[in-house]
Amino acid sequence: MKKALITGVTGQDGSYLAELLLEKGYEVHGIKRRASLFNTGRIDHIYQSPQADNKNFFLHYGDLSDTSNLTRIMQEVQPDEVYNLGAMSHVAVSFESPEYTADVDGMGALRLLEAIRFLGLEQKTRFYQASTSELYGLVQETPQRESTPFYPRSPYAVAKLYAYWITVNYREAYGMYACNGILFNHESPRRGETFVTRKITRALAHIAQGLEPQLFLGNLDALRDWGHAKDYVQMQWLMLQQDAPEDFVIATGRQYSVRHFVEVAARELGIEIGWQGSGVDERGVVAAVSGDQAPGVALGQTIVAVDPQYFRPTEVETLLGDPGKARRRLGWEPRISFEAMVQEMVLCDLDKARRHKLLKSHGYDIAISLE
Ligand code: NDP
Ligand code: GDR
Repeated sequence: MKKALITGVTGQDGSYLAELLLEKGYEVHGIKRRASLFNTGRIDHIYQSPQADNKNFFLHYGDLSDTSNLTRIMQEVQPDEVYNLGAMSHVAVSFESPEYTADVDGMGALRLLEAIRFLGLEQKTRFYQASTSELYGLVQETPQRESTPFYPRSPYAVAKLYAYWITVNYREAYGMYACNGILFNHESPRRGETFVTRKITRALAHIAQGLEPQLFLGNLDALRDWGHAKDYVQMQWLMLQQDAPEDFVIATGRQYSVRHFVEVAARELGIEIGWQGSGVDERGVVAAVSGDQAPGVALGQTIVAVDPQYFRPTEVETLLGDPGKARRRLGWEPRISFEAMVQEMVLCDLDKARRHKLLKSHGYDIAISLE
């Protein structure tokens, strides 16, 4: 039985990857941070109690900023594969916490690689680094591929640049099987609520149910290549199953604006949006409503507005990936379309909003843990 160690197991990707590896018969070990509240909502369904027989999913307390803790876990687990998915992953927040982001997202990767080396596991343990399309930042070529030069535009991206290169360096210097997946944005119903896609689907579902009046967004013109997280974790695993380690771009090769995402998500709820104004005065107004999914909105209601607090000091305006190498070498194709992904996210958030509304109508207007 192969053993995998996942950092960031409580996150969006970590939860899907843990499911995938368990299905494949792995013994899966995840690192979770100590928190004052439960933070395992995305993996509770696969958690087994310590008393369970044939247990093959284990959690360890740890933090990417803590070298001795990472080394101890690595020694205990002796993993065949390490997936470094843990990170302070919010680009906007990295401007507020640049040093922490550098430590966790940059040095964290080094700490894991060093732990592998220190324990003499270089020939046994394969290492996957969660690299990102944010490395391209101010894009130098479109579409972006493995050979496109990097130009990071945030403390997050700069930290990830270090992690990218230290992974390449350990591969070249010590012959380790270490590789980077340069993943473009990927989403799902498990996406954190402050990333733009989930923020949109969650807020529109709440607005449709009359639970919130408006959604405030930043740059509506940002263009992204959005895929589904389930498709992308498949690739993370595949990259560690090759004869030789290589870096791959994972993307869909299709690009949409934030504004388009809002329109498609709203349409899923039977709401047509008309855009009025421009720049910081732009707003999305209800132009038509059909069906019974949006009893809480009225024609002419402004449901989307721009709030400059969500603009970033330096923005990544456009990202579009070329997944050609992954297609040719790994036979990979994304299976879930953009439209199907948006629909899944909207319906999931609508279901939660309806339950929230039901509780509210019975006097339970509390932030009950429905999310
Ligand atoms: P999430 O933000 O959903 O998950 C991040 C995970 O990292 C969480 O489990 C979080 O723990 C954990 N974490 C945060 N800080 C630390 C720390 N100091 N020590 C240990 N663990 C920590 O991210 P995603 O699942 O979306 O992304 C996974 C990885 O892929 C990240 O590295 C991200 O930067 C990268 N990436 C993501 C893309 C995307 O579009 N989703 C695209 C390209 C790269 P907790 O639950 O306690 O907060
Ligand atoms: P990103 O994702 O920065 O690409 O990083 P995010 O969803 O945060 O932003 C995408 C684009 O939308 C614009 N935007 C807003 N973003 C947020 N979060 N909130 C808003 O209100 C808003 N309004 C407009 C942003 O300016 C941006 O242009 C994600 C993360 O998962 C990273 O960890 C990962 O590396 C990259 O994707 C690839």
